Amino acid sequence: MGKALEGVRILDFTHVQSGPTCTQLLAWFGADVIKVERPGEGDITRSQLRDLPDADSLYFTMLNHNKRSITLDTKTPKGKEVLEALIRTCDVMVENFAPGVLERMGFSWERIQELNPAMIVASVKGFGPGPYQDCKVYENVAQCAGGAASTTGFDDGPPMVTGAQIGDSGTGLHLALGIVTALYQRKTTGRGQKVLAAMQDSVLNLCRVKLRDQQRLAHGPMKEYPQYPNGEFGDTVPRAGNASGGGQPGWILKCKGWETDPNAYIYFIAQAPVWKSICTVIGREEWITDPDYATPAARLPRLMEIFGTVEDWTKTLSKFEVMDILNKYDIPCGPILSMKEIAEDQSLFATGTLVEVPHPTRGSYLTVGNPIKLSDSPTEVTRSPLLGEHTDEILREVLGFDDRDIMDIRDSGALGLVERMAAE
Ligand code: CAO
Repeated sequence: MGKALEGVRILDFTHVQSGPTCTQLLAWFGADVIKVERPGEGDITRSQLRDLPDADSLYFTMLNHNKRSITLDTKTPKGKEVLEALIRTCDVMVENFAPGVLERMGFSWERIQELNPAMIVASVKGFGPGPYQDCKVYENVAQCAGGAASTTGFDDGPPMVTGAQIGDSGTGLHLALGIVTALYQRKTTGRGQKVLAAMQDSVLNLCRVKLRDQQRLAHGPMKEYPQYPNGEFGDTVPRAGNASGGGQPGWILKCKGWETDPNAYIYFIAQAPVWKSICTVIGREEWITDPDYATPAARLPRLMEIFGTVEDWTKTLSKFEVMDILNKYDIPCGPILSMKEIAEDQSLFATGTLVEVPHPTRGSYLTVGNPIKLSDSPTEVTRSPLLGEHTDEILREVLGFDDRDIMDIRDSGALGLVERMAAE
């Protein structure tokens, strides 16, 4: 079966995490993604957090599936020529260099447009235009600047970053949507355009409900926050601990084994329509009619006491037993799954969300497959490329260079010393 983005060619000038997650998604949907890497080292993540001495790190392999790799020193004259040829043949350039890098290399938007007016140039930057536009940015900087850290954690503790990579992978997702949208618009305009996803903006977009709450603050205390009714609200959105953030109160409760297992917990939601069932399950039927507990409004000031009582019950069972029982009554809840438990979940393998991928130098490894499933464009996850693995193939088949051209390019040093020596 064909793939959704078949025929789209991406010049992947990305590195580290944010850009590579974007181009990996496009590759999974069928685009031909050509990753341009600096000779010798390549994407810095190839050697970061290495678990095996001479193999590409899991950091790299898990972010660069289904791509081809060409090494190119784009600061040399021949390297620039090859990059120009790639710009002429590709539909999209994706980059996440520090601000100004592409211009210093000689590839401003105007120059790229001269070479290929239909090219879409998609960039991740830390910040959009403004006081911080020139800053280099990594994941946690974006989490802090986008409002995630100030609204995560407990009220009596410091701001906290989250393990989910909302700054990097979250921005990659936003950028991917911008790219396919620009490709769609190009069908009618015939022109390329710039696509920018700033990490701060992407994190803020994911923190949308917190900006909602900032405005609600002006109209009285926010009753679903744990600060209500006994705590204090200041002039900004406080950290809400494990409160649900939606209209239905929730909290994380201990389950059997919590004393030794850091993940023996369940997220429990006291959803109003199933209040009767909740009371029945935990053996507090009197709460069904007791005016202090019978309505959501009456329960609000007693939420922590209610969660404490529910926890007395959840502590007698494993999180999976709690899950089984509550689900029978349609009471929303979710076990706190460890990465170990997730990595062993056969149902995730069955859907392709978890995949084992063979690799020539590191052996088989586990990765997250495409989380977005298209019924007419199924994803086959293939391993990340070795550094420069497809250099010759791309020069010859994509760019049409002949043996002599390739020899010239190689001799110029544009492909790097290693590649030149290997060819001799
Ligand atoms: N050939 C020759 N030179 C190359 C090259 C190639 N194939 N590929 C990259 N380079 C050069 C660049 O030209 C640049 O050189 P100059 O500084 O002399 O112009 C240099 O490599 C470094 O680029 P960089 O500044 O982007 O890299 P860095 O490691 O210093 O910074 C990062 C990394 C991520 C902080 C920065 O790229 C950035 O802020 N990117 C935008 C935001 C982003 O994506 N952050 C998320 C990263 S994932 O956590």
